[in-house]
Amino acid sequence: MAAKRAAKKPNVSGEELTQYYKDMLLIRRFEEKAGQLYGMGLIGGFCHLYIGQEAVVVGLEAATEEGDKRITSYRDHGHMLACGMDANGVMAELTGREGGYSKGKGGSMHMFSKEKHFYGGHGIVGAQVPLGAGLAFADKYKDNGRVTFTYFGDGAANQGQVYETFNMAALWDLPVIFVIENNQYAMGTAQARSTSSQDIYKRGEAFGIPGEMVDGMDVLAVKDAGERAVKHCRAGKGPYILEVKTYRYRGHSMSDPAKYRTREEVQKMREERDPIENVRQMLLTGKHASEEDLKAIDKEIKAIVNASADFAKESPLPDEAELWTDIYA
Ligand SMILES: Cc1ncc(C[n+]2csc(CCOP(=O)(O)OP(=O)(O)O)c2C)c(N)n1
Ligand SMILES: [Mg+2]
Repeated sequence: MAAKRAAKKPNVSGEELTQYYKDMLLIRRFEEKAGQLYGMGLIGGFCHLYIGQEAVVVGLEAATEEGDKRITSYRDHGHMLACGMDANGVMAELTGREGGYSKGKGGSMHMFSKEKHFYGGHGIVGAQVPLGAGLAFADKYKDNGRVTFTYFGDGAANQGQVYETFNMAALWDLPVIFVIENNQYAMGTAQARSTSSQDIYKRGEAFGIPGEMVDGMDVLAVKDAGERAVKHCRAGKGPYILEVKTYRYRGHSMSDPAKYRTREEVQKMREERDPIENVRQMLLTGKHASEEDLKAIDKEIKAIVNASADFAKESPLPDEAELWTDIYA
């Protein structure tokens, strides 16, 4: 993991920092609540939590402009919240209710928002990578200056379709940022056990795609790197790779026995590198916020999350007739 850098360069306003704190906290509390609802049997099927990785998507969203697109894997709730999708609609979808983004028929891995330019939510490992390049192709064709953030994991980075996509994206100078969220595990397999070269960001070299490694526990470092990548893409220079080193605190999904790593490893990361605690300390030491201010923020975030759970529980199950809508005949 790259050296800790955040505390040294708070070249950012208190207001901005507070916003990142709120955005990351919303994701964390939302995911904790989703975990609880899963335990209560209110969420079924697969559910992959984003806890620990919050700085990645919050930092990158800070580098976007209106109209930019995003597409990701099944570990997608954080991306939805960070791009401004409504917590109520996301929680209702997780619980399979009518008020959800896919009317309760998609669940955790299948939500979309045309309004927020969020293109899913994809359960097949790596499948979103060529789709992301396709979105960027459409933007290039329309010459509208938009950029697509295509997120995938360290495990997905070993998929063949990623390299077919790199080739075409480079050949056609597509405005796509490939964000490799390296949380160091693919299900129960550590990166060193599955991946021949540990520096995944260098894998674009054969195609002439620049790449860099980013400290994904530092929201400001992520935002900086995101801005460099966006600038490159908007200038018409083609794709860019960001390998963002992060860590997931919870299991791969809700049904993970977690036998492949020690409790101490997770605890150490939480204690020493937590992205939210990191910003919390910056807010306090920079005198941008008092303990009281932070308590008020906690309360505000909890209220949003509790309201989303109430909304989800009160929303009805989809009508049986919905089985026959939104399908290809
Ligand atoms: C094509 C395909 N192969 C296997 C799986 C089963 N599977 C789901 S997630 C996953 C691991 C992916 O790890 P990574 O890309 O690092 O993402 P992370 O879960 O860590 O976010 C696997 C093998 C799948 N969904 N699709
Ligand atoms: Mg991974």
